[in-house]
Amino acid sequence: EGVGPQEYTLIKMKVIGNIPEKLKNVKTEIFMVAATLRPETMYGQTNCWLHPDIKYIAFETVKQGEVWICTRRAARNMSYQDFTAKVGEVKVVAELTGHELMGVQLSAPLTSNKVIYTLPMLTIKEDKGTGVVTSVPSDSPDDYAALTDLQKKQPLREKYGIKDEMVLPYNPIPIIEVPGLGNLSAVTVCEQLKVQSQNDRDKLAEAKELVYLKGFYDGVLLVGDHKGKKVQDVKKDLKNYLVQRNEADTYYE
Ligand code: A2H
Repeated sequence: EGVGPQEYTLIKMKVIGNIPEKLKNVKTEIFMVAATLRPETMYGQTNCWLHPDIKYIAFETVKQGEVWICTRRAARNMSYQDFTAKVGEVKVVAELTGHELMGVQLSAPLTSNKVIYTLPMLTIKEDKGTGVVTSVPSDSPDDYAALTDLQKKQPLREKYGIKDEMVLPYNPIPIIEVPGLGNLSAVTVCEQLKVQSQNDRDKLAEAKELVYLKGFYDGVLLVGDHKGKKVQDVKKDLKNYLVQRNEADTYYE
C-alpha cells in the first residue's frame, strides 16, 4: 500500500448482550474496536462484521480498565501506541474465533439502531486494521453486499447461528446524499452493476471507486448536528466529537 502509516478511526462498540462464555468473568466493560476511514458514516451503522475463521483476542487496555476485542496483530500494534500498560506487552483475557463471537449484541455510537449484532463477513482481511469492521450498507458496497447475502440466504445465517431478528430488520439508513447517486449510494451502485454477492470482487471494486470519491467530495450529510454540510468539511469534527466522548480513538498501522 502507500508510504507511511495509515491513520484509522477506531470505533468502540460496547458489548451489551449475548456475551460468550469465555468473556463472562470479565468485570469491566468490553468493546469491539472497528477500524474505519469514514467516521462521518457512523450514523448509518447496522451491524458489526467479524470473519468467522479469524482468531480474535480480548485484552486489557489502559482506557478506564476496558477490555477490547480485535486481532492479536492489531492489539500488538496498539501496545506501541499507549493503549496497554506496558509498551509491547498485551495482557490477553481470552481468545475467541469470529465464529464464537457471532450474534453478540453491541451498542455503537451515532447510529439510530439501539442494538446491533456481530455478523459474519467472509472477505475481512486478517492483516488490515483490527479485523473488526463496522457495517454501513448505505455507503459501503462491501457492507451492502454482505448484509444482502445474509438477508437472502437462510442457510448462511444458520451456518453461523445467526437468528433472523439479528439481520432481517436491519436495512440501509439514508445518511448522505451524493449527487447522481441518491441517499443510498452503495445500494444504487450495487444495483446498477448487478453485484450478486460479497464475493463479486471485480464488480465491488468498481462499485467502491464510483461511490467513494463522489461520496467524499460531493456528499452532504442528511442527519445529525452537521446536517446539510459537506462530508469533507465535517469529517474531522465528527471524529473529534467521538474521541472526546470516549466512543472512538486513533489507531495507526
Ligand atoms: B470503512 P483501507 Cl461507509 N478487511 O468503514 C476488510 N475491510 C476492512 C478491514 C479488514 N480487515 N478493516 C477495515 N475495513 C474496511 C466504513 C466505510 C469504509 C464506508 C465506506 C468505505 C469504507 C464502514 N464499513 O472503506 O484498505 C473499513 O470500511 C473503503 C475502503 O485501509 C475501512 O473503512 O483503505 C476500510 O475498509 C479500510 O480500508
